[in-house]
This record gives sequence, structure tokens and C-alpha cells, in this order.
Amino acid sequence: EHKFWKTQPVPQTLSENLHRASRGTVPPASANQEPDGPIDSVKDVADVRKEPLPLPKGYEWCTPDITIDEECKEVQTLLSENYVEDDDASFRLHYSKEFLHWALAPPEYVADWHLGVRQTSNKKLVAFISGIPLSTRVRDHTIKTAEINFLVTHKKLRSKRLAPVLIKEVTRRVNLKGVWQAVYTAGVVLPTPIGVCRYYHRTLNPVKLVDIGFTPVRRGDTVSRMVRRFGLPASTSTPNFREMCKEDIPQVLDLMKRYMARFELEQKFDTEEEIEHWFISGRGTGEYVKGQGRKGQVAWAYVVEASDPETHRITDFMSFYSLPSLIMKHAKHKDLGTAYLFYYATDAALSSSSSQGGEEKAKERLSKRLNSLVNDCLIVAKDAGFDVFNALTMMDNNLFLNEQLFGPGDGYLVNYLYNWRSAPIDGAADGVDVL
Ligand code: NHW
Ligand code: EN5
Repeated sequence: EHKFWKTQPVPQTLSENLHRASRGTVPPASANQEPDGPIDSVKDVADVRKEPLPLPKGYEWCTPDITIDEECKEVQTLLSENYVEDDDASFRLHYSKEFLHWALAPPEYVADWHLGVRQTSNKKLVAFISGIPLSTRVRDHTIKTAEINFLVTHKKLRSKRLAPVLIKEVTRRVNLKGVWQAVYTAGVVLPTPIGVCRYYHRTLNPVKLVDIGFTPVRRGDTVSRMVRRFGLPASTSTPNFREMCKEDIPQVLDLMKRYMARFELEQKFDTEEEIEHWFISGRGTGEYVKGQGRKGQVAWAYVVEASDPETHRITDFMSFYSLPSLIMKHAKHKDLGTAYLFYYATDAALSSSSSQGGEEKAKERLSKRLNSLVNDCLIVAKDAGFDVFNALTMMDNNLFLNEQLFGPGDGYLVNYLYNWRSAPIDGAADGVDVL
């Protein structure tokens, strides 16, 4: 029935097309579709309500400043006690302050799009939602969007219809900047998905994962066999694979633009500043320690530099980020070290190198390359002390998930667009049939 979502400018019915997309029979985008575009009538900033929405008595709005350690800590604590859990409440996403600073303060971020709710009596922070600006491309439309994330209410304030108030207030503040569309993801199905991905997990530390109940031991299998199966070489194998540095930024931006253009939906990187933020600034401080990585490191980025010394051409780029989970039901272990595959790009997918030898050959070449690069990421992550490496069924990931021994998890990530009607997106339900 969706009392709130039925009032919002989102598609209201799951199009038959998404069902069909999930079975691999995508109809031509032209087949009886309204053209892509805004769902709401186009508005003017001048017409946007000037005052914040009213909150229930006893609560007040605040704007936590994520760059101030104390305020970042308040948000971090609220999330670590109340944010997303898996289906049986064994694990809860456990963001660090460094992560929040990185995720919420990219270039051009809007301080006012980070909003919280405090209890008036004791000023305790009890709810939060955030937006950051970014541009999103859906096929040939590039639109200014806000990415909405970190929606949370304290466990004691659930089912009181506070979430719709937070969403409407962040919408108002986003609209005040002349932005009318948003992107967001969730583990749950709401009106109305544009795509759905499944989480896949690559075991790095089988002993711990079995101990904490993250990975089951399958019938006929043993932990010692798992240790052998998931073993990895001590050092990376792709020639010239190395950590990304500042000098690589222009080439990484260029490679990323060309690689991402292959997909129908993309969050766009437009500037070198953005590349520096997402892939260099999140690197943390201090020395690299084996089994621990760098202190406070969030983002990990690697490139392959062609051996040709003249051009220093970057042919491949890989990245992942660190987002641990809190282990809620174990006496000894508290944190699950989790790496998530982030952006990547390789010129093995691009026409100049894939034109020779037909489509099958090109796909094989891309697959071989990605397997080698992802395997190197697994090696780096294991060396840094991560327990598990996660990836989603999206982009070209189906070319390596099985071969690199990723297995399907019990969680999904559902993708949404706010105030944008779109024909079905190719690959939007790659290998997933849950809707
Ligand atoms: S998804 C993670 C969301 N957070 C969590 O799951 C943390 C744990 N849970 C909670 O804190 C990533 C609460 O359960 C929350 C809901 C606060 C989730 N998205 O307050 P009520 C994101 O952050 C709808 C959207 O009574 P509650 C993305 C629900 O369908 N809507 O529920 C965020 C119902 O509406 P309906 C959600 O359980 C994107 C209404 O909320 C939702 O106490 C936000 C019930 O409210 C979710 N994850 O609190 C949208 N979960 O119509 C951005 C529930 O069905 C849109 N609901 O009756 C764009 C805005 C910007 C536009 C700019 C142009
Ligand atoms: C942010 N914009 O469900 C939105 N995690 O599979 C956040 N399962 O870790 C939305 N239940 O399958 C986040 N182990 C939505 C995700 C929320 C968290 C979540 C899932 C993803 C997860 C693990 C643990 C399950 C514990 C019991 C899981 C099995 C791994 C196994 C490895 C070997 C091959 C078979 C599968």
C-alpha cells in the first residue's frame, strides 16, 4: 500500500520489462515506452518551501558538520548502533569516521545536505540522512543528481513515520540547490527498482568466517579443505601492477570515462579532483603494515602502467574500499574486515584492443584480463588483513565471479532513481531473479 511512496515521483508499478530483463529478454527500448525524463512537472527553486518540515514535538533538526571530529563521531555512533543489518541480525555495517568523512565530503559537497534529528531534551542525535551531489548518466541523458545514503533512525524510534519526514526534508534541501533527481540503493524492495544486484563473497580467511557463522561449511567439506581452496599466492601476478599515485589521475580519469561509457547507467566522474578524492585521499596516513594496511585507510587503488617508458600509459585501474561489519553474536571476534570491489576500468574492454578477432575473442580477452586484475586485488586485500572480499552482480563482474571463487550471499542491493522515468536498463538484473 505504501502510504508514503505512493505520494512520491517514482514509478509506481514494477514494469513487466524489469521482470523480462531479469530473464535475459530485454525488449527494444522503443517498444511502447514513454520517453525517458522527469516524472514530476519541472519546478523553480523560487517555488521550493523555505522552512524546514515540522518534526514531532520534542525533536529538532541539526546539520552535523562531518569535518568536525566530535560531530562526525556522533553520526558514526548512531550508525554503528542502528544502521543496516543482515536478515538475521548477525552482522551490522560498521562505518569508520574516516569512511564517513570520505563518503560525505567529496568535492563540491553541500554541508546542508547532511541532516540530523536531535532529541530536544538532551540533544542526543537520533536520526540522520545524507545527500551528496554527483552526475548520473542514463543512456544519453546526463542529469544532476543527489546520492542519498545513510538514512537511519534510532531503534527506539522505528515505525513512527519519521523516515518520510527525513526524506522530504532532504528533498527540499536538494531542490533548493536546483537539483530535482536522486539516486539511492537499499537492501529492501521499495517502489520501484530500476535494477537489482546480488552480493557475492570471496572468502579470504575461512577459519574466521566459519567460526563467526558468516560462511557455512558445506556437507562433505572441511575447514582445512577450504583453507586450501581459498589460498592465494604471496604476491600479485599482473605485470606492472602497482599502487595508484597522484600522477596517474589524468589517465585514470580518461580510462574510466571510456570504460564506463559501455554501460547504460553510470555515476560519472567529471574532474581530476573527484578522482583524487575517491581514489587517493581515502588512502589514510602512515606506513603500510602487513596484515593491517594503513591506519584509517578507506580506499585502495591500483593501476597497471604499460612497460613502454615513453608514454607511461595506464592500461588498467582497480579499486576497492574497506567497510567492516560488526559481529553481533560472537564472544571473541568483534569486527569482520570486509573489502568491497569499487570502480575499475581496463582498456582490454575498449575497441582499439578488442577489434581484432571478433566478439567472442574480445570477451575472452577481457575476461582473462579481469580475472588477473581481480585476483591481484584479492592478494592485496588478504595481505592487508581483510577476511572477505565482496562484489555485486553488475558491470563486467559476471566474467570473474565464479572463476575467482566468489559465492552468492543472502543479500541484495536494489537500485533506485527518484523523479526519473526510464526505459528498462540493460544488465540491470544480471543473473538475479528476485523481484
Ligand atoms: S538503505 C539503508 C537504510 N537504512 C537502514 O536500513 C538502517 C536501519 N533501519 C532504519 O534506520 C541506504 C529504519 O528502519 C529506516 C526506516 C530509517 C530505514 N529507503 O519511519 P518509518 C539509504 O540510506 C519507508 C526509503 O515508520 P522505519 C537510502 C517505508 O517503505 N524508504 O519506518 C535511503 C515506509 O514508506 P511506505 C524506506 O522502519 C533512500 C516508510 O519508510 C526505507 O522506522 C531514501 C516508513 O517509515 C529505505 N531504506 O524507518 C529515499 N526503509 O510508503 C531517498 C523504509 O512504504 C529518495 N522506508 O509506507 C530521494 C530523496 C532526494 C530527492 C532529491 C530530488
Ligand atoms: C548503502 N547505500 O545482507 C545501502 N549482507 O550477502 C546498504 N551475507 O553479508 C544496503 N544471514 O551471505 C546494504 N554469507 C544491504 C546489505 C545488508 C547486509 C547483508 C549479506 C550480503 C551478507 C553473508 C552473511 C549471512 C549471515 C546469515 C552471507 C555466505 C557467504 C558464502 C561464501 C561462500 C559461498 C557461499 C556464500
